Amino acid sequence: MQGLSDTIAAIATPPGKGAIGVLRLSGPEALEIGARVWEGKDPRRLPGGRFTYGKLKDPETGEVIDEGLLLVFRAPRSYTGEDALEFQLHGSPAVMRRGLEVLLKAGARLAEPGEFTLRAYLKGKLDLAQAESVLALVEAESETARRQALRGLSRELSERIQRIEAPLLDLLAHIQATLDYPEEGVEPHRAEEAIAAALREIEALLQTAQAGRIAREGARLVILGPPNAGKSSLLNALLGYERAIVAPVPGTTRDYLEAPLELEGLPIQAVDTAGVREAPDPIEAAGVARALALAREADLVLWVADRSAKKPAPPPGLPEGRVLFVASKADLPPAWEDPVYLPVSVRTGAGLDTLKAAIKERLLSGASEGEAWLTSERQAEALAEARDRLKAAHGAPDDLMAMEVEAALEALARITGTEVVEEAIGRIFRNFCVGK
Ligand SMILES: Nc1nc2c(ncn2[C@@H]2O[C@H](COP(=O)(O)OP(=O)(O)O)[C@@H](O)[C@H]2O)c(=O)[nH]1
Ligand SMILES: [Mg+2]
Repeated sequence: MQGLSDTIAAIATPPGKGAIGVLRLSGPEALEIGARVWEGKDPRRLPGGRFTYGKLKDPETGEVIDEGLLLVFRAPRSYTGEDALEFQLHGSPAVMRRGLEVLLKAGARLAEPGEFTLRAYLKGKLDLAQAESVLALVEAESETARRQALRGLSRELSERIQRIEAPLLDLLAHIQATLDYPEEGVEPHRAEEAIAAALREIEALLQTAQAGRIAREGARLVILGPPNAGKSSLLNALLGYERAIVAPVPGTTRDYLEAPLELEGLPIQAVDTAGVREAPDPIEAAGVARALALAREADLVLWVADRSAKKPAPPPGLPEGRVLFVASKADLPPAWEDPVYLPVSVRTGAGLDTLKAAIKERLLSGASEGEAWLTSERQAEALAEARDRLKAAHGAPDDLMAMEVEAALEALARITGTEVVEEAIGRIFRNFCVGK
């Protein structure tokens, strides 16, 4: 990564044509460079938070590239914390390309990927968890992904981490103090309680990693069941349009069929499969084998069984804890009852909402939508390390416990990227009253 002393420039809007295209410029020379390329009010004389109409020009030839708006931000009140300009021009590839060229010619350097956000982090405008949320928000394709990214951006995740850190810092200070002044005596009870409480919080947060991954990347939902159970009808009902062929003859769907959908805000790739049976025809048999393989890899399987016919047994080898049992054709007189199964009728729509809610609940595996989730694998890894260290600390002798708690705190600090450990420990010790 190159130096912070450079002024960086980039096209901020996606490639292609749009009504507006944005060029970004940030760094110590931003206002100077802006003055060289802008025909209109001099940005060096404008206060932050202002915009002005004018023309972007080539500083060497004076050729006008485009006309538009210039937004002025002054340090530290900008996204990066530096002086920054945004050029809102017409969003064509030619304007953006030439516009960027002009900014580079006038003294800026091309920004590296993520460099604006990196600068925001280095200037203390964002912590690392927030920076990751910026990325997650830019990439959000579902409602859930968007909401969670926004929670992360508004520091809800960082605050959750801090709530785990604070009592551990207290505990560490306490252990250190009793190591230095053994006559004070350690209160093992207090230590165990603090560690157990932190472990509970960490486990709860780790539980959200799977939900976070699904919100970002989507889940694979495989619809499995005997021929004629109503699988394709169910797919269509979940989609809200007729994607799969529905027919009263068994063996209609011989290969599998995928369709994306957003279910209660969650991005889902739904897969309709060939009916599971001993198939006489080799093509259908291959379809059945493929269906079973897909089910084993799925985030969630819907096992669909026709409630108006003889009850089938699900095939062996379905992923444990990742199957929802659906009793289809619930509008017809039942041939069997089973409380494990959710009754659903595609004909009347009965049970569909309950099924959708159950799918969502199962996929989120206990993560509540009212709280912040982990937004990256990196965070989950750091948190898992903190958990392992705390487990090792639990019940250990004082000196070892101190080491493990400190290591756990370091792992937690990696999530937000704040140097809490050294600094906060120093602060606590300065104020620590041992004689108390
Ligand atoms: N009465 C009733 N019939 C249904 C329902 N769902 C599907 N069917 C019928 O069952 C037959 C098989 O449906 P289909 O979706 O093709 O089953 P698949 O082979 O499992 O994909 C078709 O004639 C559907 O109209 C339902 O909820 N109620
Ligand atoms: Mg079918």
